[in-house]
Amino acid sequence: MTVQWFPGHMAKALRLIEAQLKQVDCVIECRDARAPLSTRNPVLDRKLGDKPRLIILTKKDLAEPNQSKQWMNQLEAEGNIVVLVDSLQDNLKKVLVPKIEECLIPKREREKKRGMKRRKDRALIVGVPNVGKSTIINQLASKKVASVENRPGVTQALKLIQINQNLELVDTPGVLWPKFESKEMGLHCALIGSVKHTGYNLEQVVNYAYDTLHNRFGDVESHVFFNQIASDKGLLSSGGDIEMEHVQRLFLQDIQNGKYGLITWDRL
Ligand SMILES: Nc1nc2c(ncn2[C@@H]2O[C@H](COP(=O)(O)OP(=O)(O)O)[C@@H](O)[C@H]2O)c(=O)[nH]1
Ligand SMILES: [Mg+2]
Repeated sequence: MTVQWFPGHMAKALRLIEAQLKQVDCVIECRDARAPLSTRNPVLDRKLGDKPRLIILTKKDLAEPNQSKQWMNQLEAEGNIVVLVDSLQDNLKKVLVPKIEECLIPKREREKKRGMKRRKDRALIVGVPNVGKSTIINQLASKKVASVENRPGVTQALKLIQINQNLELVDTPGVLWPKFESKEMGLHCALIGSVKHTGYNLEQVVNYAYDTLHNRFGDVESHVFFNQIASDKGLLSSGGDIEMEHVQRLFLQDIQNGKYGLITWDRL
């Protein structure tokens, strides 16, 4: 496998998520708009049962708009409630709260029919690393709260953020692991920063990115291209040797930050 994930982490993440799920009424699943398929984990679907879910496609500002539109259409056609956001620009409270409430309509109707007293709904944010979970929680809370994840010990009381009089949010996101169902999915997760450096083969990820994007770089061969980056970033030694690994990491960082343009890795 080009990109790896470790079974011990998976088992722990799964136990934590299961414990968190039991305590909430709905789940807000964050996926990266550049890789809406690679950043999902099908195990979540199975664990959710009929619990309401909102899918947020994050980092809209880094993905190709026509691809995002197609992903939205496809996910909605599959019966999901979906919203596309740029968490650095959008007013998330305004955008997300109505969508969360939409997810909860069936539950509220059921309660009403049974004559139950309406109680506050509780939502949990989940997603693979780096998809923007903490950013969303912080914005909804209007302060920095989501710095710690994966707290061991599920018995401790959940910390809750009051969103409005009907809705509260768990202050700690549920961390899912990416499930690499194909080699490409692993590569895509690496390219958007959802896999740690130690989890993939740098050379393979860089070659894949270079091959996919090379027509954006002008008509140059790869060694010329990487030499140019090294030179631009002051990484050429006096003898003309280049610190290849450093250059490659900076190249991936630039791709992640949109320097080479908007890119959707999972394509429809
Ligand atoms: N461009 C862009 N960056 C984002 C967006 N949402 C989050 N980020 C950035 O992505 C990185 C990871 O975000 P974080 O909330 O820590 O992700 P988490 O690991 O899922 O909690 C941070 O550098 C955020 O500033 C977005 O919508 N657009
Ligand atoms: Mg986080």
